[in-house]
Amino acid sequence: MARQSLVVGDIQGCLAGLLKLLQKADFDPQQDRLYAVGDLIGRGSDSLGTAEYLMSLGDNFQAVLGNHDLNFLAVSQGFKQARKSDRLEPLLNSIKLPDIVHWLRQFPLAQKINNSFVMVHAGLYPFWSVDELMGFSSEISEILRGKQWQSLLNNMYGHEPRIWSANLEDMPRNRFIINACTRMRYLNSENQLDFENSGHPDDAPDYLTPWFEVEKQRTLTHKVIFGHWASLNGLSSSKHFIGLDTGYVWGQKMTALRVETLDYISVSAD
Ligand SMILES: [Mn+2]
Repeated sequence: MARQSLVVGDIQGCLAGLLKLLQKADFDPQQDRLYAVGDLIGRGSDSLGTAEYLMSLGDNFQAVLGNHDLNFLAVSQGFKQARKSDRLEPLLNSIKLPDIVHWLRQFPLAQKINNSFVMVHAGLYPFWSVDELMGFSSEISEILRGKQWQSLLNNMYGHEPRIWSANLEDMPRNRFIINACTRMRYLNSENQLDFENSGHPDDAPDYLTPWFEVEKQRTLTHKVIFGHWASLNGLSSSKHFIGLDTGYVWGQKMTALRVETLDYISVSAD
């Protein structure tokens, strides 16, 4: 049993910020557990150091995959061009690249914590239950850990389909699950996933609704912990949805939730 469990928001290669946050939280790598909501790497100044540190925690570190983590995997296999702004070169040139790729491939899209929470990078698609989310996450993990992983990475990009149907199969099904779990912010008035808008809901066009405000009447079995949406600055409209991306890589803050006491610890980028 872990002494304490911390769930940290988007790290994005900001190793110095992560270490400052863990020190403030009195994190003990031998006795405590660290969870991360994804986007472990990408954009920040030390993605390689971040990956090495997190790997050193062994089983005391668990994460779900974010869009930046999947982007890195696709780039590492030559399926996408690295964006300069992602600052992935030291990671891509490291002799540890195969180990890091293998390590990342083991993480799921969704994971339960202490049977009270579920963490997923972008959010819970409003028309799925938590159990459905866990099942769809397992479908993707099975592919990502198996022989077809490169084909998945090579074919996952695209915006279609934008609406879920249980009848979806093969890549359209996989692509929707990955997009909903790692890229979703808003749904439009036809309940389609929107990929164009990333701003704060106060500034969003009227036809868009944040995923966590769609279908408010549904009953949730778990509180949803998510990242991805820095402009929310950790805010969401319900105590059932806990946003932890507070934009450290953009010069704001890095935030962790201590699961046992439900208090927040954060550090500023300065
Ligand atoms: Mn993200």
